Amino acid sequence: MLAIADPEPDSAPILSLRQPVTMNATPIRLDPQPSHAELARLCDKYPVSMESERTMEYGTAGFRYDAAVLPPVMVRVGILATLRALETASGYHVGVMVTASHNDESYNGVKIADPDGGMMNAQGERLAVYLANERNTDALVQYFVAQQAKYTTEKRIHSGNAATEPVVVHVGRDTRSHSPFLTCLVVKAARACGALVLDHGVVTTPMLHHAVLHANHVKFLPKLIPHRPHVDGYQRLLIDSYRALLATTDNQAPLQRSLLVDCACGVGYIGLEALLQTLDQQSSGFGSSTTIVPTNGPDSGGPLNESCGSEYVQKMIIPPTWYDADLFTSATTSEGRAIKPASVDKSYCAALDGDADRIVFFSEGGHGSDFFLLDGDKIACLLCDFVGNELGILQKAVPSISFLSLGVVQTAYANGASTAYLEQKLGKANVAIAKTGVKHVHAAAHQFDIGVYFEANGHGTIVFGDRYYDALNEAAAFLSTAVQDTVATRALRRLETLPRLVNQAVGDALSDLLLVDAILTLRRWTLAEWNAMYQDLPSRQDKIRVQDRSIIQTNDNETRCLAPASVQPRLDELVQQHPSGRCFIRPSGTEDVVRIYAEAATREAADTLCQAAARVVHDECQGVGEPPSIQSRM
Ligand code: G16
Repeated sequence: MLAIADPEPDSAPILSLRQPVTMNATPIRLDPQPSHAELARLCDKYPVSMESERTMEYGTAGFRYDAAVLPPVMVRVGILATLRALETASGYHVGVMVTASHNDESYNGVKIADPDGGMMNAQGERLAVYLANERNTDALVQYFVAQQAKYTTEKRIHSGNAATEPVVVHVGRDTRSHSPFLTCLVVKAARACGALVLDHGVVTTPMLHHAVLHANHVKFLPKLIPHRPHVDGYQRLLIDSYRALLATTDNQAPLQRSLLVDCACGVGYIGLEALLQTLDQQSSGFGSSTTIVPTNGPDSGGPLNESCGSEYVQKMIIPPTWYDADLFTSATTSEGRAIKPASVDKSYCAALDGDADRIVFFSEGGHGSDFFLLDGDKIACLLCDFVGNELGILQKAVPSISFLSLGVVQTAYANGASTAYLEQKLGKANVAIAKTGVKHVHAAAHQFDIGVYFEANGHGTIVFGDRYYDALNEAAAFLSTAVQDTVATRALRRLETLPRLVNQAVGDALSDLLLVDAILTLRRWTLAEWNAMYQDLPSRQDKIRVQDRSIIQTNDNETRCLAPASVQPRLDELVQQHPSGRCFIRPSGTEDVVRIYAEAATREAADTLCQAAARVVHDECQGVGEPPSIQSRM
């Protein structure tokens, strides 16, 4: 494990960095300490390397590198976040999350949340790359001072007087050993730039995005969603909505089962525990039928994301290592709720990633069946099916409401069988393929009134457009005066609850966990019944190292390799050898690897195709080390 000594001894006032790892219900307020001299000191103390020829890139999900090279980036992200907040004439808040999500402990990273709670836009990314690579401290400070003066003048003109809103930056971090120190650098730089910092401490990535969205609620939060700021608001909103959705059941007999959750030995464990405490506090007499059992927490003894977590389970298509020694010991809360049943049933399981923005479900051989995986594709199909059914009921009862488009966005990693299922259910025009990365799929989902998006790796959510809320309003008005229609009223209640339970800012493992569990409970479905919606084509993924992955270029949706030119013809030739074969390669934006995806009609063919494609990459793209084989996957 990489440890970075804290060379900022005066960081003690940043209280949350000194606290035990529990979740803050509300953030700690750190007042601005504007000082261009302090900013220059930080830039000088953490300089961008003069020797390195590497350009720091804002990749699929922010800057993500070996933690040891990140201190200069973090100082510059403090400047970036302040400028992003200053740039918005209306004084919107922005967010900074320090995490490397699914990567191993040696990595860390940082992503910026824009005022709408979503990922930072492309213009912000360009600024991020400039700042992170500027070697000259004077140039950096002067750039900041000039931009600050420009935005402050614009703001004053906009607001009509000299008093302007404070510039506010929210920060959060995951449980990595170096995250406190790296966060401290963001905080110090932002305060030196004159920002007020709201320090949320240890949080999941989606909690930080929620905090930013709700901080800017007047402009960005849809009317139907109550304003619930901070982490405690997040928990209350999710639990209230989960209960509201379950309360629409027409079957009173409780369905008792347990859901075992592998939290990747990361922050998701702390987030889920906090959520379950809220459920306990607010649920007297509530017939919640699923006992949710968080496991693989930061103290379980397992290394972060190693042989566990959603990335491992989904990429390897095998169950995780269960690190908790007391997994089979029964335990109850002080209110008597079973939190660890005496015998753990592994027929209903889920796995989160290291910052809890992804989730996949799986069954580990309950009732004599083998392991099977329900990834982001299966979640997307379940959600589309549920929303489509309820919408169909409502539209039949209230024909005057406008037609709403229900569409789904996937990436090249989507299993071909899932795409075929969705095209058949929703129509081809309502199934889109976008480039990998939640920033791309999220943006593409906005073309629909109800846009479901999920990457196969379990990163996804649903976004709802204005026409959705208008239609529900109209339906509510109609149903309040019409002859009682319980089925339509129930559909309306379900559709009204969805935008509250679903994280509108970003894919969210905890929100998705509650949503999927509620739908399965309402339908009284087992994972096997859910899995039977369609049968996945066998697929295989691999990753290999090459000398320089930036030589690989793909088309827009990453299904074809454009450079090196010799790669795609060889892949095409391989694909033709396998019935239902499909294969693509792309450079990762979060790891120093090239990813390979293959699927075919049989398991053997998918494995063979993947292995052969990995060899093509190795041959044509200057692979490092021995040519890869399926058996020697990293
Ligand atoms: C990030 C992105 C995801 C993306 C994943 C892998 O996830 O948010 O959208 O699918 O990286 O990206 P790549 O294949 O480019 O390495 P996370 O959970 O690691 O933040």
